[in-house]
Amino acid sequence: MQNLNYKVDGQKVFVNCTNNKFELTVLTPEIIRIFQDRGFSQNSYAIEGKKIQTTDFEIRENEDHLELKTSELIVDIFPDSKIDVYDKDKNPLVLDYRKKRTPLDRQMSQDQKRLAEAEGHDVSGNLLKTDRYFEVVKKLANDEQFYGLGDKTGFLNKRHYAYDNWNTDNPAPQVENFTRLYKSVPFLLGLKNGHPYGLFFDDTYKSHFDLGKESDNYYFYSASSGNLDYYVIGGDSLKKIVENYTYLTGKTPLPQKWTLGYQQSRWGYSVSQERVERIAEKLREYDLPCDVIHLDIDYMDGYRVFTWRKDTYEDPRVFVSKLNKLGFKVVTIIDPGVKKDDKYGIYQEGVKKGYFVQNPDGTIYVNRVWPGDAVYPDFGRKQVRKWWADNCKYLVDIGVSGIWDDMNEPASFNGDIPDDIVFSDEEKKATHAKMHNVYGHNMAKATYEGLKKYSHKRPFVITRAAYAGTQKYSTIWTGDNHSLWVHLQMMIPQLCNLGLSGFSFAGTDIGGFGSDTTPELLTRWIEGAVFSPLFRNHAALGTRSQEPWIFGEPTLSIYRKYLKLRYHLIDYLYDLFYKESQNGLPIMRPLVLNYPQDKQVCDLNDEYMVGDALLVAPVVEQGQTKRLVYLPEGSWIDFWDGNEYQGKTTIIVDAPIDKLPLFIKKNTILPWNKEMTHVKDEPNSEITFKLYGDNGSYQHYQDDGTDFSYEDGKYNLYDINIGAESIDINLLHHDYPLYKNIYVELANKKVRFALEHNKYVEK
Ligand code: MIG
Repeated sequence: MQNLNYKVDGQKVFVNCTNNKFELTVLTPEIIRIFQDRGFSQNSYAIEGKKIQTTDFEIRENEDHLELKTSELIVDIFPDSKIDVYDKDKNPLVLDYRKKRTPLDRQMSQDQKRLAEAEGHDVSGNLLKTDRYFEVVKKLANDEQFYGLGDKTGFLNKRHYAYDNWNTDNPAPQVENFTRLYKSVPFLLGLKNGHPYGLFFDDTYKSHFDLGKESDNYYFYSASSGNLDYYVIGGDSLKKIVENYTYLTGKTPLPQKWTLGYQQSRWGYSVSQERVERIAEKLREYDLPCDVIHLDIDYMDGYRVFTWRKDTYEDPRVFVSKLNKLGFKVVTIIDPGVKKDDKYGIYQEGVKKGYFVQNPDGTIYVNRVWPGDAVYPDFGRKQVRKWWADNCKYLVDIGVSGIWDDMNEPASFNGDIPDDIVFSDEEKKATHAKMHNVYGHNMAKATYEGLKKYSHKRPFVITRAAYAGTQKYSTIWTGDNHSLWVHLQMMIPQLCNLGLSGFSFAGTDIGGFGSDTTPELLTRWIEGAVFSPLFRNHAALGTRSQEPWIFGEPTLSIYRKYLKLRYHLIDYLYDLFYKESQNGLPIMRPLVLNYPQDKQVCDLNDEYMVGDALLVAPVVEQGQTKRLVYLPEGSWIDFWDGNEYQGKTTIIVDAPIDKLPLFIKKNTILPWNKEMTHVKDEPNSEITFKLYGDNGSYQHYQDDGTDFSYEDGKYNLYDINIGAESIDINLLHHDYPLYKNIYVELANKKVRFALEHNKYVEK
């Protein structure tokens, strides 16, 4: 072949095209990396450890291109540097666009631009045009949908929209014209004429996706800098794409079980011990199941991280243990900004050891956050992460059960941090421009390591900023939403896309953070979020209070009803997390993940599924008491009245204020827990399985819900099969105290099984 030569070395293929050199790596039959060295370090924060599996592939020289073929993918490489990827049946997945881009014509003369700018409009167009700018332009099919990209605003299907990857703290109401939020996850899932694929660009510099806004013929990724480094991911279903992507960037690990319980928070509570205790008492007084109370920034001494104020608290250990006795875990916030204060130990030590990011002239960089003038730990360095992890001991010793990492975009009150501030990229000096998008990731990783080291439990970290792969270390919440109906609506696509992007453990502030909620909005929010993995009501300082009891009846009773529903199904959620820790599939899912061939669900924004079995259709419109529900193929059972519906149709359901439309796929078994005020530490002695339909099978996982002993086999795995004639309960694995009794609830009867000699016998 003319103008193209290549060399194979193990699973890498080095290709010289006319003007470019590429390095292709076959990681697995379904994952291929396309890399071009542009002179930047190759260290990845998203992908850790060896991911290359020994994989057979063929290389063939065709007349005008080189063909690389695995059992699942075909990659054609052309002398003019164009690269096309197909599935094994030659269905196009990701193909380079051959023509020129046609930038949007915004119909503005230079004069008009100046005028618009003078009024404060942003007319800069492309913010990325640096001297290291590059772009990758791909062909777009008429029938192509996009999902993923982490926490972006707007709708489920990202086609026709454009987004930026630059972690941003902007507390204004984030609606669909916001192109960037707190997280950057440059991972796209596509369905091209029904064929699924994934595309992951591993570049931490500021970047941009245009998903068919500029043109119907192409979509593109552009970046301000960095290497060209992307992964094309194949697989026969969207589920397989998510599995492969999380193979690459990591799965959310099995959480502690109590982290799936209800959590109560508000910025301001923690100003005094007395106020927090009052909240705890009220939760119990009103019979509201709850596992966690969060302490926002006010608990600290002058917003100094890893300190506790003394004026309004007795010994924090005594305080935390009091709450623990009432069944509450305590989670405290930690910000990255360290107060510039010569008398403060953390600051002194960080200065002495050179742990803070610096100005180009070598002095420490100072900006402003809550404590006033503050400096930023250089989390890109291993020693700094270790130092931070060691500081977490302070909180673990007090009895704190989880750490909530805020402000780690990083946020700064005194203007943006300049691009050239010196941050480390592991042991190398780098810039803020490069390390910004992984700042939160590295802080979360440090926090994870600290909690693991000192508590020996599965770390519960919640972070606001994240990058691809942060799911290995931390759960996330979506930051400062508002008490607005559009934000309740956005919760569904936002959490679903986060789930598709590896973040299985995510949640929004229930009731809304900023602005004032209403009883109706709060009620619909607790209903709609009832299966959101992170399940926390949180509000901003100064907003209208939104604890469940504030609005009296019927809000309080309805709220309680959904908290109880959540706890009845907590083992279902935990079972889903057990599976997720192996396959990476999210708990809360868009219908398109389970039914990718169903055209009706590509753009469905107001329904979601929990695993494969529950379909949730919350009311997300003010004043609505009926709604349309689309049910995909199969039969569905109404959770409330047991009515059965045939799928592939849209039905109208009544949804008065106390009702969340909820459907169960026919022939499902669900584990059903007894009522509880919080998740207990002791092993449960019984559980119920409910059958919906005529028969079913289910695997149920049980362990101590807290530490890592399950990794040594200390867990039970139950296999339940219900047929027309018989019910079988088998143990696939057991090395943890077993249930003494298992109840199975069928349509017309309840059967008890008792444990006898490690077997379950029907009574
Ligand atoms: O800029 O710590 O998103 O949850 O309550 C405000 C106070 C700083 C932002 C977080 C929010 C938290 C608040 N923080």
